[in-house]
Amino acid sequence: MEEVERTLVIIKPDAVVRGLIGEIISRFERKGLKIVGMKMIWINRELAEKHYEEHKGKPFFNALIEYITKAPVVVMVVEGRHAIEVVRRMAGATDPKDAAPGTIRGDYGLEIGDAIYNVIHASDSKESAEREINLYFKPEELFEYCKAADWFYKEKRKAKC
Ligand code: IDP
Ligand code: MG
Repeated sequence: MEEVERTLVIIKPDAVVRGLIGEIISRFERKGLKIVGMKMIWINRELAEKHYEEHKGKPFFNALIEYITKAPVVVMVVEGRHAIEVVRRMAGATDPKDAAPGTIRGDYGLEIGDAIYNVIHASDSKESAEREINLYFKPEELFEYCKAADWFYKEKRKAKC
């Protein structure tokens, strides 16, 4: 059976203050991904450092923590076929100047701050996705539900819809 995965997406502070929340969520919906958890939070320093622990010690670490805690964010768990890779590709390259047109970072970003301000975060592997989802969501904050088109694919997906 095709692999259904879950991945963590963060609509970062720059996108929130620029009014891009709806634009970004729409892209995932239109792609056919299912949002199974979503909330607005203001990330504190402790959570930010935990999330980005792999970058601790790098020259941009402090600026990155300032960036991600500068305004509220929208965190969501997005589900679908190969969702981790698909969402990473929809996000585009880390620096928005290098991100291809058609990607989220390529279409909505250019200016950077002390760190690279690049609109969204997306988990980069199965291990990161699992770790990051657990960091931001309790199990009861994630939902299984059927979307209108699920019946159409259900033989292949074995969905209970
Ligand atoms: P990713 O978000 O594309 O996975 P990572 O290398 O994991 O990129 O870096 C995490 C975040 O840290 C980036 O999204 C970006 O906001 C910031 N960042 C990455 N590299 C740099 C850098 O060289 N200078 C400043 N900020 C950076
Ligand atoms: Mg990364």
